[in-house]
Amino acid sequence: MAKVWDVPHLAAGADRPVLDPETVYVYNMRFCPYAQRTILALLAKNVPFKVININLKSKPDWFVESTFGKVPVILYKGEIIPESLITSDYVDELFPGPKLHPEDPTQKAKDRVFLEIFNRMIMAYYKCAFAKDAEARETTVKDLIATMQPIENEIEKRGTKFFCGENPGMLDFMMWPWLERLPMLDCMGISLPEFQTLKVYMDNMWGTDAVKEYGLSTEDHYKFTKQYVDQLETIDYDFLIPK
Ligand SMILES: N[C@@H](CCC(=O)N[C@@H](CS)C(=O)NCC(=O)O)C(=O)O
Repeated sequence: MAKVWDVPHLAAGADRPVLDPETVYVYNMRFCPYAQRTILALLAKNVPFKVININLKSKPDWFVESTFGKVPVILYKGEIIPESLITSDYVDELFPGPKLHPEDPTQKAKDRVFLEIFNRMIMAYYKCAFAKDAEARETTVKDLIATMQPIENEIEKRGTKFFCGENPGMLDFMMWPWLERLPMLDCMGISLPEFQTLKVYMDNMWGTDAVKEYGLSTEDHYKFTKQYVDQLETIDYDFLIPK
């Protein structure tokens, strides 16, 4: 069955969608890891929402004029809220259901600090995936592995099923999109050592409803990313949409 995100990516010239102020909308791009954060927060909170996918190579004027030109953006009750972390916090605070952030301010602060550490992995991941040649790749792989070790250490230290305890929480969902993409590097001939605890953790995340619902296969991530690596003029954002 088609999901709410299985809608074509709107390009320059597309009509501005007519919005119902009582509905939550997300400006999204199906393969964007930042937007995935917001979608995961919405799914985890069981908030009904609609998706407006945006062609980021050919952005509609109405999108550029009302945003920073990036996804995700949440539109709700006339408000336009950008940025993945801000939108996810907004969803967590605005809607009922289990809180994704820990109630304890100290734990919340610690989780945020860890997300800063995790950011180093995000940067290293992009350098690795888009390395120009074998020599550059060799250095970036080393850097990437070095940024993965603290993630392995942290989940080991916490000793819980998820970073946030027995259920996944905000920190888990904010990190997940890049963890989901890591196996794609294998398709690029980049092999990473196995981090045992991280592997168990990732299997646990794949077992959660939100991740299962929105997650993509390694093959689909690769098919999409390869278009960027090959610097194609036009990107096919819609290849997953059932015809
Ligand atoms: N800091 C932003 C980053 C979002 C971002 O970079 N999104 C990319 C897609 S993955 C984007 O919209 N790029 C369009 C552009 O930069 O023109 C966030 O956390 O939401």
